[in-house]
Amino acid sequence: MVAVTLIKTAVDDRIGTIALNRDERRNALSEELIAEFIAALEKLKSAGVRAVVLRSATGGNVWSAGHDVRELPRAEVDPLPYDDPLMQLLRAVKAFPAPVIAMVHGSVWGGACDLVASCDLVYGDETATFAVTPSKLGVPYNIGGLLNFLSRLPLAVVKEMFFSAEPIDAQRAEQVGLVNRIVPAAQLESTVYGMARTISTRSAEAIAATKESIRVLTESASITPATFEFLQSLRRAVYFGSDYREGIEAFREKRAPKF
Ligand code: YXS
Repeated sequence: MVAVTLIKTAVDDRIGTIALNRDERRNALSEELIAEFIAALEKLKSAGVRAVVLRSATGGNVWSAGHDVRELPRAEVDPLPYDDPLMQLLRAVKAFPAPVIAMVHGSVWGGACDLVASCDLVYGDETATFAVTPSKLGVPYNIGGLLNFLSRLPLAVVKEMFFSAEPIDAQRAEQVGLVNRIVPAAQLESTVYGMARTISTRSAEAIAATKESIRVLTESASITPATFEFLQSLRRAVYFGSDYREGIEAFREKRAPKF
């Protein structure tokens, strides 16, 4: 394992591994961690890996606590713009030429659910839970992120997750198709690396073309500039509003928000 502080990477038999290694902040996805993550993806791409396994290095009961809230603007600034580090990471995962397989042990929060939903395959164990949290923070999620969930989950489930911010458990995540399969914790690693090894024996060229084609097709929502401006105006009203300011302050003050 080549240990690079916030991210650990390894390559074995043409399969790459990227492990989140920031336990003191429950693998919150900070700009610094994301920079190392994207650099690791570049290295694995140059190494010509046939698949990448994305996991937590810590094995704790939190896979990732999502966007680093301390790095979100306090108010009156779009919290999730196109160049936000987490949004850059999601694009890098989707653009990676080989399948990225999320291996989930523990709870997944907020933007980390978007990261999981940006992976090509997702396997979890019985401890895996998923909570989409913008409504807990007063965050107006971005349009690309909404489309990412809508292209993957039934509409009623997307609305339930965004409106309630409640975690869904492993069984429900498998039922609704957020994860490919849930297996007992003792079998998770062998299941994931077994799938990665199978993929590594298939045509990398064909897989890369198919992955990129699926990305383009699933992201091709045709909306007019006026519609885009309208959607942005809905978001702007929120991040200029009192709920967003309160949500961020409440998190920083470690108290429940009062919306
Ligand atoms: O108190 P210290 O300084 O030790 O720090 C604590 C937490 O404040 C910190 N931490 C985080 N820091 C920044 N961003 C985060 N997302 C974050 N999560 C946690 O890590 C230290 C240990 O946390 P603690 O004591 O709460 O650990 P725990 O094991 O008791 O609880 C683990 C969690 C994950 C259940 C708990 O930390 C938690 O609920 N975290 C927030 C999860 C969340 O709401 N994430 C959404 C982030 S915002 C986001 O992703 C998007 C913008 S959106 O909301 O739109 O999806």
